[in-house]
Amino acid sequence: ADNKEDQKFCLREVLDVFKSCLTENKEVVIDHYVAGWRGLVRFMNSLGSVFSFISKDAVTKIQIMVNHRSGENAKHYATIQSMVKYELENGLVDLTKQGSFPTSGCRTLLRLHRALRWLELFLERLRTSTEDSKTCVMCADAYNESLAQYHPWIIRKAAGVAFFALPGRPTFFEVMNVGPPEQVVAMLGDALPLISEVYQVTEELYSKHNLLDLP
Ligand code: 1Q0
Repeated sequence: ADNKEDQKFCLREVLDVFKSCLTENKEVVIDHYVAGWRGLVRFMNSLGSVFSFISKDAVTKIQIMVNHRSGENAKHYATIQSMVKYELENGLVDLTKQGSFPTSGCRTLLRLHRALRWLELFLERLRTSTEDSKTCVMCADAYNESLAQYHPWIIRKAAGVAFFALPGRPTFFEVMNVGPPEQVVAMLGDALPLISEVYQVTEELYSKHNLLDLP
C-alpha cells in the first residue's frame, strides 16, 4: 500500500518534479519524468472514473518504464539520452513496423512525450483563461492540437466524451490545491517553461535520431 495515494493532491508538487528532470547537461532523468507522470495520473484519477481508460494506458506505460529501470540494464535507462543510445545501438527498437519490441523504452516514452505536449498546451490555456472559460473546450483544443493526430477515430471519440465530464474551472482550480486562482496562475507560469524545456529537449533528441514516428 502506497500512502501517497491517500495524501491530498497538490499540483505544485507534481509539476515541481518536472523541474528536477533536466540535469546540468540537459539530459532528461527517467525516474523523475516517470514520477511526474505518476503524480498527474493520481490527479486524473481524483477527477472521476470516466478518465480511467486514459489513466490505465498511462499507468501501463509508466510501468513499462519502471520495469526498464529495475531490470538488468537499468543503468542504460537512467536518462532518455542513454536509453536512446542503448536501444538503438543494440537494435532493441521496432523502427518501421511493430513486431519484436512492443515495450521498447523509445516507443513507450514517445507516447508519454506526445502527451506532455498536450499537458503543456492545456496548462497554458488554463493559465491564460478567464473565469467563464470552459475546461472541456480548453482540454479539447489542446488535445486536437497535439495527441489527437496520433489517435484513431474511436479513441478521439472516447476522449471527447471524457472531456465533457471535466469539472468546471473553479472546481478544477480547487482540486489542484495550490491556493486562490492568482496563485494557480502564478504557479503555472513558473512550471510551464520547465515542462516546455523538457519537451523541447526530448523532441530534438527524437528528431535527431528519426524516432518521432515509432510504431
Ligand atoms: C484531465 C483530463 C485528462 C485528459 C487527457 C487527454 C489525453 C486523452 C488521451 C486519450 C487516450 C488514451 C487511450 C489510449 C491510447 C493509446 O492508444 C495511445 C497510444 O499508445 P499505443 O501503445 O497504443 O501506441 N496512448 C497514448 O497516446 C498515451 C496517452 C497518455 C495520456 C496520459 C494522460 C495522463 C494525464 C494526465 C493528466 C492530467 C491532468 C493534469 C491537469 C493538471 C492541471 C490541472
